[in-house]
Amino acid sequence: MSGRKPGSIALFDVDGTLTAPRKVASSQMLEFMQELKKVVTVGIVGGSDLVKISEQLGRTAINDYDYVFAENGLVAYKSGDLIGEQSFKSFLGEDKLKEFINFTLHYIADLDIPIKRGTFIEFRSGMLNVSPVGRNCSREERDGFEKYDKAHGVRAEMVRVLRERFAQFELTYSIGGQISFDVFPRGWDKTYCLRYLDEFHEVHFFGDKTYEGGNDFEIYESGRTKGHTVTSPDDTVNQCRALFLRDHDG
Ligand code: M1P
Repeated sequence: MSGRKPGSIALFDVDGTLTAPRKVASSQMLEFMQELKKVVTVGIVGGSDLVKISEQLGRTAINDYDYVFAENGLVAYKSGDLIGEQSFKSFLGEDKLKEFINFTLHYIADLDIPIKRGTFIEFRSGMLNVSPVGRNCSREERDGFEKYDKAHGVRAEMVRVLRERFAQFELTYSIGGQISFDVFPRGWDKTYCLRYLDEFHEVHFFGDKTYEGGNDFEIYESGRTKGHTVTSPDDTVNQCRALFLRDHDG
């Protein structure tokens, strides 16, 4: 498309960067992203699966952006077409997968936390998502668990135990949201999506969890990207205006 900065792409995390955690993007944000797309190629890279990304950014998300990378890019779309998909199941094999799931469910069963709901493990294409409280919790229960977890370190301790118990599986554990953590093979973090972006010499990445241990850390630190830490969706808009739209504003 003419008028776009050639060789550059702006890549965005979802939760905390384009939306409040697990909330729907505002109409102003969606309009802004389309404005931005007129001047630079735009991609989305979320830890969540495509179902959740589409809930947050709209049902047409895969067509609204040049690239949509769900599950860190383990499920990748370009201009609405699927261009790559990874399989956690194939990586680990059924026996190891079962061993991991059995142990994790036993651990959660023995966990004494204020409330439990359902869907403690969400099986995704390229990863597992594990939630001690259960993904079926309500918005209030979600906020409540996040607070409880901040005070008691439930997820941090669970990750410590799993990391030790399954050291030989070479997995990464990433706490990117409020109620859960993601489990995937080493290297399948958000840098995974960069393999689809060889044609871009300048890759700008915007994320809120860019600190060590956050799920934006690896891609933010990567030599292939120019990393930008944001503090909220409003901050994302302000930084992008300054970086990409300054010369275009009338
Ligand atoms: O995008 C960050 C995370 O969002 C969700 O986390 P939670 O439900 O715990 O708030 C999940 O989809 C998770 O996989 C993802 O990394």
